[in-house]
Amino acid sequence: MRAVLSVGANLDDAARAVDGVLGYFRPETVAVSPVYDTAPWGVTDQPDFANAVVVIDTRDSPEELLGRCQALEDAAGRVREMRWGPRTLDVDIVQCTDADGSEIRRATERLTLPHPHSHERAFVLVPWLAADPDARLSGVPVSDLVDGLPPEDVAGVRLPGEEQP
Ligand code: A4P
Ligand code: MG
Repeated sequence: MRAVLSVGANLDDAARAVDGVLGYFRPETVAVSPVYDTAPWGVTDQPDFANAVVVIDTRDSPEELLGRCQALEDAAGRVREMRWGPRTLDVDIVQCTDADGSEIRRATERLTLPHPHSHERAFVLVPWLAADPDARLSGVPVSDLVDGLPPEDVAGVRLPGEEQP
């Protein structure tokens, strides 16, 4: 299957933590975004995040892939405390697709696919579009989803060195 992963961190050396995950998935990678500086979403009173999206082809099932993502989080010393709060590393599965391109769906306690918040998160959609300009989420072009986001959300996703809005 093909999987789209969102990688985020906002504590310690966040960009380095994200780079480490991108390196880990390199053998399976078909497309990858740059690492962005992003304004915090949800709980806004916390440090900026480093975020990236990587697209991989893997023999794993979605559940096996989730296990690998959580092992990476654990290895980064992540402690689960506050929902949407600061974290040393977060690796979410945005979408999984079959070989025929159809979206794999899950609605269990452990795994929701596609990830329920992705369509409204600039820190997922902007990097995803950079990695794959033809990306679609549940049939909708990701470029259309980005166009529909509040402009201030999109402006909050910056390449390092870009001017602050
Ligand atoms: N889970 C279910 N579906 C999935 C999936 N598709 N991918 C379960 C990954 N995990 C999935 O996740 C809680 C449980 O979700 C897991 O045990 C898994 O079985 P978690 O990572 O422990 O908790 P969380 O991340 O604190 O909660 P949540 O709601 O997943 O938060 P998010 O969605 O990860 O958001 N702002 C910016 N700019 N950048 C960010 O990266 N991240 C968050 C966290 C908030 N604000 C942000 C960012
Ligand atoms: Mg998560």
